[in-house]
Order: sequence, then C-alpha cells, then structure tokens
Amino acid sequence: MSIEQPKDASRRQFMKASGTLAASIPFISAQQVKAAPKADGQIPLAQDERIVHTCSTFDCGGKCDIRAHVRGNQLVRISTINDEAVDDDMPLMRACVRGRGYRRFVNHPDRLKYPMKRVGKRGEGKFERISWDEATSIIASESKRLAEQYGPSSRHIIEGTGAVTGALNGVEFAKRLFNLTGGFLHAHGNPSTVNAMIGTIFTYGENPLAGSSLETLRDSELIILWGHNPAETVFGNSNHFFQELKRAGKRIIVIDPRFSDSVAAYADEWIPLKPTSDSALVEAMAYVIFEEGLQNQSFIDKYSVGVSEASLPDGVPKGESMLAYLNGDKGGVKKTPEWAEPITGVPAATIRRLAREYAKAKPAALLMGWGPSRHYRGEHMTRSTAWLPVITGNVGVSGGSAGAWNAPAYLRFPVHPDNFENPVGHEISFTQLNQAIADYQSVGPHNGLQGAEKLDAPVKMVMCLGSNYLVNQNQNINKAAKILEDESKCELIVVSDLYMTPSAKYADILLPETSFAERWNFGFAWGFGDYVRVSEPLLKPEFERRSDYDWLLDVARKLGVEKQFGEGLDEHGWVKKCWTMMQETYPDENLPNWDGMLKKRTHLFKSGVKTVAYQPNIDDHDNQPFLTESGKIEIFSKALYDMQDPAIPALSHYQPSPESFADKSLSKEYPLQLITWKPANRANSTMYNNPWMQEVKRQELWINPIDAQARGIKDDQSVRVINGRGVIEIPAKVTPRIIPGTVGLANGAWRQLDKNGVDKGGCANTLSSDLQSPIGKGNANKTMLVEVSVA
Ligand SMILES: Nc1nc2c(c(=O)[nH]1)N[C@H]1C(S)=C(S)[C@@H](COP(=O)(O)OP(=O)(O)OC[C@H]3O[C@@H](n4cnc5c(=O)[nH]c(N)nc54)[C@H](O)[C@@H]3O)O[C@H]1N2
Ligand SMILES: Nc1nc2c(c(=O)[nH]1)N[C@H]1C(S)=C(S)[C@@H](COP(=O)(O)OP(=O)(O)OC[C@H]3O[C@@H](n4cnc5c(=O)[nH]c(N)nc54)[C@H](O)[C@@H]3O)O[C@H]1N2
Ligand code: SF4
Ligand SMILES: [Mo]
Repeated sequence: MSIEQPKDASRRQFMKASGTLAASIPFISAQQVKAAPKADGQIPLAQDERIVHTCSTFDCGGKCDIRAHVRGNQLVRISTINDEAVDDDMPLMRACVRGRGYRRFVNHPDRLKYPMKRVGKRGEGKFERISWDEATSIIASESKRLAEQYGPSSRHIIEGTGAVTGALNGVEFAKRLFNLTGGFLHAHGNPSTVNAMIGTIFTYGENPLAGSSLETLRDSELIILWGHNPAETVFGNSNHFFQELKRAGKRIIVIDPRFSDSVAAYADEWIPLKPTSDSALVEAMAYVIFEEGLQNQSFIDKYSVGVSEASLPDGVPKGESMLAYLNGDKGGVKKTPEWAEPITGVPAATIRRLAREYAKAKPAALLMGWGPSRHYRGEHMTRSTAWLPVITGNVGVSGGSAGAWNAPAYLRFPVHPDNFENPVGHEISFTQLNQAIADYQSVGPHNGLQGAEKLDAPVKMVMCLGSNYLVNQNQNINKAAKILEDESKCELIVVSDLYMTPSAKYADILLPETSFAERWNFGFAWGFGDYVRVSEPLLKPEFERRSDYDWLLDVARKLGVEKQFGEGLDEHGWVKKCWTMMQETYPDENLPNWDGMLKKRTHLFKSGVKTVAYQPNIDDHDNQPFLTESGKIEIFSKALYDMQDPAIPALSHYQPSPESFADKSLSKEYPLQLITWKPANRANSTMYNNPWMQEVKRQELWINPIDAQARGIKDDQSVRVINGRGVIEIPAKVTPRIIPGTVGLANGAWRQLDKNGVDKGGCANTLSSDLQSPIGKGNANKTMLVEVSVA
C-alpha cells in the first residue's frame, strides 16, 4: 500500500495547529482557511455547520472531548474543549494530536469500500469485490462447517482494540454469536498489562489496582515516573495533572532508557538505564536505604512478608529474604550501587543520591508505566518496584504510591451486550495463537492453556475485527505470516477494518467497517479519568460500509439465531440497552438516562473523590488485610516459591533476561537491545496511514551517537536493523535521547515487505520474539537484540 504524502493547505494548517499539542487551538480546515478568525480566537461557523460533542472509541489512553464540525455528510473540522468546562478535581481531556487528525482517519481515499474475497494466495493482498450476501453466507456456512468438523473450539476471535473502549464493538458481538452457536476458543490475558497485573497480584493480592487518583500527587514531595511516559501515552487526564504538578514546582524524575516526551515536558531529571535492568536499580536503592537506616521499619514489620528472615513464611529455608539477598548471604555478592552500575548503566553515585532522595521525601510516589512490564521478566520487574514503597512506607498514603501495576484508580470497564456463556470451557493465552493453529498438540498448561490438559482441536477459523494483531502487532509476525500463508492450516480468516492493513492482507473475507464517526456508541475513559461520553453517528456510511453488528446480524440469520442474537434491536437500540445496564453496573445518582445523556454528552463519575490505593488495607489492616494468602504485602511469595521454577523466583530479583544486553551469547551477534514505545501520533497501529500523523512523527530508528559513530551511521541515513527473525530498513535518528547500547522504534508502524522480504515500514514486530513471560505466559515483545548497519 502506498502512503499518501499530503500537500494540501489543510495539512499545513493542521501542522501549525497541532504544534501546540495541549493547547485548545481549533483545527482549521480547508474550507475555513479563508475565514477571518474572530477576536476571541474562534473561527466563525459556516451557516450549515453543526458542532457535535462526541468521542472516538480507540484504545489510545484517553477519551477526549471532541467537537466535530459537520457540514452535510462531511466532517470538516475537529475542535476540542473550551477552558471554562474544566473541573478542578477531574479535569476534562482536550484532544491530542491524533484527535485533531480524526478527520483524515474518517475521510481518506484508501478506506475500504466494499466487502471482498481473497483471490490470490493468502497474504498477497489480492481481492475481488463481492456482495454482502455472499460474504455473510461464506462466514455462516464455513463457521458451521468448521464447528461440525473440528468442534467449536476451532473458532477463535482476536481481541482487537480498534474500538475496544466503546460499549458496542465487533469483538463482543462476534463472541455473542459464537457462543450462541456452540462456542469458541477464547484467549486469556492481553498484551497491554498481563505481566504487570500478574506481578501485582502476587504482591498485593487479588485486587491489582495499585493506582491512586492523580490528585493525590498534589501531596507528593517527589514523583518518579518509572518507565512511564504520560506525555505521550495520555493515560486519561494525567497530562493535565503532570503539567499542573510541574507548574507547582514538584520534583519529577523520569527513569527510562529514552529521553521521552515526558522528560521533555515535566522532568527535573532524567535517569537513563539499560532496558530490562530495572530490578537491579531497585535492589541497589534498597541496599542504600537499609545501609543508611532510612527504612520505615515499623511499616515493614506490620505490613509485609519477606523483607527479613524472621518474616519468611513457615516451611521456607533460611536465606530467602530480601535482606539476605541484598547482603549476598547466598552467592556472596552484595547488591551495592557499585554492583548495579555496570548492569544498569546508572552511575553508583546517582543510585545513592536517588535512593536517599526517594527515602527522605515523605511521601514519594513511584509510578510505573506499563512499558517495563512488557519485557520477558516484566512480572518480576513489577514485583520489584513494590520493594521501594514498602520499605519506605509509601503504600496506602496520599502522595505515595504502591509501585507495581500503576493501574487506573477509577477503572471502569466498558459495559457490553451480554455474551452468554461460552460452551468451550478452556482458554489459550493470547500469545499462543500461532501455536494453536500450527501445532495445537503442543499447547498445554505449561505454556498457558487453562481449563484443559490439551487442546481438542487446531484453530481453523479466526475472526480479526478492529485488530491489526494478526500480522502486525503480535510478538512474532514472521512466524504468524508463515503459518497463515499455509491455507490448509487456518481455513477461514475474516478481517473487518477501515483499511488494508498488513493483517487485512491475510484475510479470506475482508469487510469494510464503519468508523466511530458513523455509529452509535458510548465510550469509556481508561487511565486516570472517569468519564463516559456519547459517540454518535456524525456521517452516513458511504459506499457499502457496514458496522460489524449489522453484518453479524445477517450471519446470525443465516445460522438461525437472529432473534436471540439481535433481540430485534438496531445499533442505537443496543446502545440504549447497554446504557441501562451501565446504570445498574455503576450506580450514580447523577447519571442521566440515555435521553438525558444525549443532551449532557459527557458524564463525570464521582468527581472529586480522592482514591488512595490500598489505604483501607493499611489504615484498617486487622479488618481489611491484603488479599494475599498471608494478608500482608508479599515481597516473598510462598505461592511462587511452591512453583519451584528457576525462572520464577519467590523473591523477585534481577536476573539477566534472554534476548537482552545481558544475553552474552546472542549479543555477540546482535549487540544492541531494541525497545519500543507508544508514540503520540497513533494508537498502536491505528492511524499509521493517516498522512497528517506521519507528518507529526516519521518512523525512524533512535540510535545514540556513540553506537552510530561506531557503525558509520549519520543522522537521517537509511539503516538496516536485523536479527535472526527479520530485517527492517528505515531512516536513523542519531540522538543522545537514547542510552548507548539500546536502540528504539515506535510501536505500531505497518509492516511493508519489499520483494526481498525487507520491512520498509519499520514494524518492531518484524524483529520481536514470542518468548512468553514465565508466570502469566504473556508477551515479551519489547525484549529483543539487533544489529544495525548502513543500508
Ligand atoms: N500515544 C499513544 N498512547 C497510547 C497508546 C498508543 O499507541 N499511542 N497505546 C495505549 C495502550 S494500548 C497501552 S497498553 C498503553 C501502554 O502504556 P505504556 O506501556 O506505559 O507505554 P510504553 O510507551 O510502551 O512504555 C512507557 C515507557 O517505558 C519505556 N521503557 C521501555 N523499556 C523499559 C525498561 O526496560 N525500563 C524502563 N524503566 N523503561 C522502559 C519506554 O521507553 C517508554 O517511554 O499506552 C496507551 N496509550
Ligand atoms: N512490539 C510491540 N508490539 C505491541 C505493543 C508494543 O508496545 N510493542 N503493544 C501491544 C499492545 S499494548 C496492544 S493493545 C496491541 C494493539 O494491537 P491491536 O489490538 O491490533 O490494535 P491496533 O494496532 O490499533 O489495530 C486496530 C485496528 O482497528 C482498526 N479500527 C479502528 N477503528 C475501527 C472500527 O471502528 N472498526 C473496525 N472494524 N476497525 C477499526 C484500525 O484501523 C486498526 O487497523 O499491540 C501490541 N503489540
Ligand atoms: S486519540 Fe485518544 S487521547 Fe487522542 S484525542 Fe482521541 S481519545 Fe483523546
Ligand atoms: Mo495496549
């Protein structure tokens, strides 16, 4: 697919407007450029221009206030919230650069127009137009045949995130349909947070929401953003809060291998470290804290297990505690800053200073992003970050933080139509799809199967709706592509998207969905926001675009379950039904009914209620112990100890990671560690082909001048990034914004193979591995080694 290079006036205006990301500068459309702005900065409206307060349903970190300007059947401009609407305790979110570019996502010449059937080999991307009747007949008859021939567990749905924050989305309706017709093979876990969640559960217990509400940071003396980059990842209204905190003079430190936009936007200090070495930094900080007597001993004694030998659970031999480990009682190595310096790349003096500063600031908030957890030992890294708040007594305190999974304090999951029970009782890990297609007998509990000892069937049908996971976002897309190209293995792939993505090229049936701007919905904020917003059809769908619900209803009819599936409702009917369900799920006396909501547009739940993670477990410990086996915070986990697996230490501690800088054998050939991050200009791979977003940031390889010089690489030069799994070729950005020895790629670029198999799109997953994290069998798609050379 060719990526359009924009040349029009509206694009230039867009770049100008979006340069000030957080400001509420209205976006000026081509139709509007001639209009003289009014004195208050507002652009006069055309006579037939209506403004609709709406939102998208992307999985982008936010749920911002979008004011869509519509004329006829055209979205002509996006503006965002005005200052007067901001609530101090729960500020509303203004659109980010992507939101301001929605117009080009919705209105783009490359959008899919008609249902299509594959005509070439799978993956070639050759399709011919077919009717909706033919498309839905094939889906109905094949899903029936495959369920009869192999069993319903041969059908799988990828949990695509394209519209995941909406109450209605294709994935949920597809589950409903499959469950009504025998069931499907569900996948547990998710690529975003599975490792962070599991690490937190084994530390703090069954309630893994380790995040406090952001206004508690007003009470912090020091804030450490540990692999956390809210200036780009948005995480609800965190950007607003961090800017406020910076203005208030709070000290903010960022620990990240990259000088991220959050360093640029808020930080007083950037501490770069080698990726996957975080646990070693934690340990050396803990060493200093104990060495200098800066720990909060009474907190440790009362609330935790495993810091000292005396607190180890019964039946555990001596020498397994944090203090024994730090002292080197077993291996003789003390975990001093000097020990950690070569591992982490952080000077010992900096580690000492950081440890003292963190322990003396009362309270101090250590906020972990989810980036560090998407590494091979992400679960342990998550458990490690809890050490510091526990030994300094920063858990359950306003202005402190529990470390671990910095999950949204106000997390409310979208309410979906009822899916009914899945008659297939077992589930694979989401990291096992390739294996479940190609070699289903090798899938077992040891690599993530739950609810059965073996799989009873290979996966023969995949529904990929609102997802580019099939051959772009998963951990090993080279393997995935090869497996999918064998048409005898997976027999039917259905993709619904707006664009011909790399995954869409692997479809047998490719369906053109409507966008969020052409459907009824309501959207949930995730991250540290607590809103629900109306998302409404601004435009009538053009060509033969249909919503997933609409065509799934046809499939349901052909399978004889239309009545149960559709309940006689159209999409707006389902939205209203879900709204009523939400009123029951999240009762709030101020929540209007749907008609009221159509006027109100945005509802703030519980504005102004401060939430401190684990405060009840600290303040009223006797009556509300932590939901762990011991009732305390488990620095040492007996449950992990009982697993007796060397990759799963009961006391999480630094272990060199395979495919990292510490992998002595692989790093001889591939000496640079490659990490990814979520860039400001797209939501994962969504909007990759939006030309305005490409103009905001291009896909390039970040490389430190030291590594570049050693390889004769100049800024802007095209480079090859290679490992045993693939090759990509993109321009280099030679920059001290990344630590030497590490290179970086923004996540979500589309894989674009040339005839030699070189990915010119720069998709990180051309190089990433399908290593599974040890406990949860989740993803490690940030842990990989490469070599870089001039192309
Ligand atoms: N703009 C934008 N925002 C998004 C998304 C998007 O695609 N674009 N995606 C959304 C989604 S689906 C999710 S799950 C969240 C993800 O949110 P996060 O997982 O928090 O985001 P990342 O950018 O992957 O990682 C955060 C930071 O961790 C750093 N990092 C990488 N490896 C290490 C390490 O080993 N140690 C340390 N200390 N830092 C490390 C990265 O350089 C990055 O700056 O973001 C959401 N927000
Ligand atoms: N190396 C590496 N890999 C990663 C990550 C990483 O940080 N590094 N991040 C991981 C994470 S956290 C996540 S969540 C996944 C995300 O992976 P995915 O869930 O695949 O999300 P997207 O890449 O955004 O793809 C969503 C698709 O939905 C389409 N879409 C948008 N709106 C609609 C709609 O209304 N209807 C339909 N039918 N389609 C729509 C978009 O065009 C896009 O193609 O990627 C994971 N992969
Ligand atoms: S893409 Fe997400 S963060 Fe950006 S404006 Fe839209 S909802 Fe907000
Ligand atoms: Mo994610």
